[in-house]
Amino acid sequence: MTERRGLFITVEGGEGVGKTTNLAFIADQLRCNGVAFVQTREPGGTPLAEQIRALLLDTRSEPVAPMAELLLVFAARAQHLQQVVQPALEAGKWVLCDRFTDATYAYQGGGRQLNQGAIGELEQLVQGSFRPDLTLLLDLPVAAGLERAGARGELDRFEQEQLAFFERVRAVYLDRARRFPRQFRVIDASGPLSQVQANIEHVLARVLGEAGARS
Ligand code: T5A
Repeated sequence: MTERRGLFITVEGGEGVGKTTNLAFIADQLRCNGVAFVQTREPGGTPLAEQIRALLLDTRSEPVAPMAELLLVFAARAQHLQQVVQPALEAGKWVLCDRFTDATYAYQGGGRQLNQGAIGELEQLVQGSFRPDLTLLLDLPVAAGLERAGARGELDRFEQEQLAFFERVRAVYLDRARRFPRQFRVIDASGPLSQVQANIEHVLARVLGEAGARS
């Protein structure tokens, strides 16, 4: 991967934690602070990667092999990195991304119980040393998140998984946050939205301050 100047911020969490709601808030914060940024998501973010997203999320009668799922996730990521993320960062823009490779560790590693080492090898192959500068992990007890997600209507292929799957997802996210404290900020997403957003604003203020000090 080539040199970059903008910051790469990812937002992570289990189902229904409020990523979509809070991504809009984060985007507003960046805009108010005059930051040029690109907002995108995984899986997806380019026409081809969005087609892969549909393959991954659609419910189907044929069971999906966990390894096929993992490879599709990384195929979409390779395309997204080359077409969207890297060019934006190299142009000095920030990138705000709804989920990234930490979701792969959480869902395919935790949820599907695939070998974390195999995920690490694919991460290295597709990304080299490229990692997020900051990951906001929205954390919420699984049952509360599923209740929020369920209230929205039809469930996708992942949302139809059992409670134990999502408990493993959450455990991996929290474990990664502990292991990579420079990358992660854990945001308690269980409170009212105003409180969650006040916490996000606090974290962003620091990041914006540090970015301003560097430039
Ligand atoms: N995936 C992804 C993998 O398996 N591997 C990978 O590597 C990657 C990248 C993608 C799926 O793909 C999987 C994981 C996912 O299952 P997604 O759309 O990114 O799907 O994931 P979802 O979790 O399904 O995202 P959603 O957009 O559907 O949910 P959000 O964004 O977490 O929740 P949001 O903002 O829609 O909020 C849900 C509801 O809660 C309310 C909102 O108003 C909304 O109604 N809400 C609150 N209510 C009370 N208090 C608060 N603080 C609230 N915050 C939000």
